[in-house]
Amino acid sequence: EEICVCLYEFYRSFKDYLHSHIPCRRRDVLVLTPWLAPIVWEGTFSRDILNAQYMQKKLVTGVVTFAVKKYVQFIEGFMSSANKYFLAGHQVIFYLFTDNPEQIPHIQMAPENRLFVIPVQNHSRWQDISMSRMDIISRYIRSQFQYEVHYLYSIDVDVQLFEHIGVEIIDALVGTISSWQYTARRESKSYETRTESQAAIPKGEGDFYYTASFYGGSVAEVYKLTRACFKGVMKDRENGIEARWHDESHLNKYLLYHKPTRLLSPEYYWDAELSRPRIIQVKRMCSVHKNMLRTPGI
Ligand code: 2GW
Ligand code: MN
Repeated sequence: EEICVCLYEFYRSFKDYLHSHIPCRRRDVLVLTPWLAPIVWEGTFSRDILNAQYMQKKLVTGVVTFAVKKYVQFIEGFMSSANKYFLAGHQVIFYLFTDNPEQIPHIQMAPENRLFVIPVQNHSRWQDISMSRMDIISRYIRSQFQYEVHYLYSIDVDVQLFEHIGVEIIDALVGTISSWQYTARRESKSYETRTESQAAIPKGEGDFYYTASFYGGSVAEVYKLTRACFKGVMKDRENGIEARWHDESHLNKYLLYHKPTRLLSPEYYWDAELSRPRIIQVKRMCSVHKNMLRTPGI
């Protein structure tokens, strides 16, 4: 009987503890993958506890973004919102690749953050801009990033952050579940299926569908990922085939066979064209509507 009382006391105090840190727990979504990687949703973590842990380690995180040609107009919205909401209070180095360094607007950086503008060549085909990112990222990890940051995330530039994206995203290999595909059945997911492509995923395989707009992890893991994906892109090019969703297809192939250690829910990258279902409690980062491109002066 004494043991029972003891256990009950423990359970009760733990429940109070949990409740004080995570006021609303989630029962409506999958929070753990079958390979035991957490899936990060609002209401599944305490940012205070994570922040304290992260602070002690004095970690530096890098963000890689590309703004080539017309996409320079997204820089301002991306950078100002990221300065405010991306790992706020922690050291972040932004690596902004652009074909037009002179055209970069003045950006007021948060005191703990830094910005490097790195010139890149512009490709005539947009698919090549998107796909060459893997190659460029891996080459810069080798020559520079590995000495400057512990973790590295790649983010599309045509996005804005609206809520904090904090240290809950930090892990060895991290993918974000696509906001287009989170409910799709395996057969209808957008994987490349043509076996001639290096990105092909056999019928009946595949678990989550990840967006190439936001992924990352430790520098070492991101190096392996970007190398492997770029190899796939090149091999496809030699064979005269281009994967259905370009770099995103290769990313999905890689993450199927190298399971991410942490997944981010679609709250971390929500597509502006979609309406918000109930399970999306916060939209932390959203794409900017494509037709904004045609609006002068944004
Ligand atoms: C892209 C498409 C059509 C015309 C131009 C571009 C373009 C892209 C560009 O002119 N300049 C540029 O810098 N980019 C960069 O590539 C930029 O960083 C942008 O965020 C990224 C991906 O292109 P985006 O945002 O137009 O593609 P999404 O939002 O449809 O993204 C998905 O599909 C892409 C490939 O099809 C990528 O895999 C991307 O990561 C996916 O999320
Ligand atoms: Mn995009």
